[in-house]
Amino acid sequence: MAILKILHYPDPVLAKTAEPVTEITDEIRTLAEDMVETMYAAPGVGLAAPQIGISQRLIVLDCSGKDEPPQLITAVNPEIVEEEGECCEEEGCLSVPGYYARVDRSARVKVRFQDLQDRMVEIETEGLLAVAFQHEIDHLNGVLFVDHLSSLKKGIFKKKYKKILEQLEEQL
Ligand code: K1U
Ligand code: ZN
Repeated sequence: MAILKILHYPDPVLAKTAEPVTEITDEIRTLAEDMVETMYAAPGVGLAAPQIGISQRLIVLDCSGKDEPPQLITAVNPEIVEEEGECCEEEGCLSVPGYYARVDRSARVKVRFQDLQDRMVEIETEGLLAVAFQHEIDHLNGVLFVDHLSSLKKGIFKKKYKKILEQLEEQL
């Protein structure tokens, strides 16, 4: 297992539409394991393959609370097949360090995906897991949470983020 480097905005891989996974090979299983280790180390509640520079439709999530058992989900070629309601929760992103904003999302989603044994799975969910699925599937479509902001808020984000990146570079 390995902890992989997480790409930061504005890396161009983050803006690309990821390719479907056509076969669930041992290479994909190893990539998924490394993504899980990277997500837990960050720490984060989700991670999409483009965030580690692999433009493939693979995500991992674990939205369990601190005192709950882990609830790891690995989703290959995930799709939102039904959505309803509205919510607006604060989000962060491991690829946009140091910046948080509220994003309008669907409150409840039904997600269809393949697991690592190539079985079709459907999950209906709400709350943080529903938000995290939408956030991670956005990554597969080259969309970041800041792309959902109004142009005014995106302008503010760009100014703040320039400073955040400068500070990060000073720390290196
Ligand atoms: O995709 C990512 O960049 C991961 C991101 C996902 C996410 C955040 C917030 C709402 C929905 C989806 C993160 O995990 S950012 C870190 C984070 O939210 C967190 C970290 C530790 C404990 C709890 C949350
Ligand atoms: Zn993200």
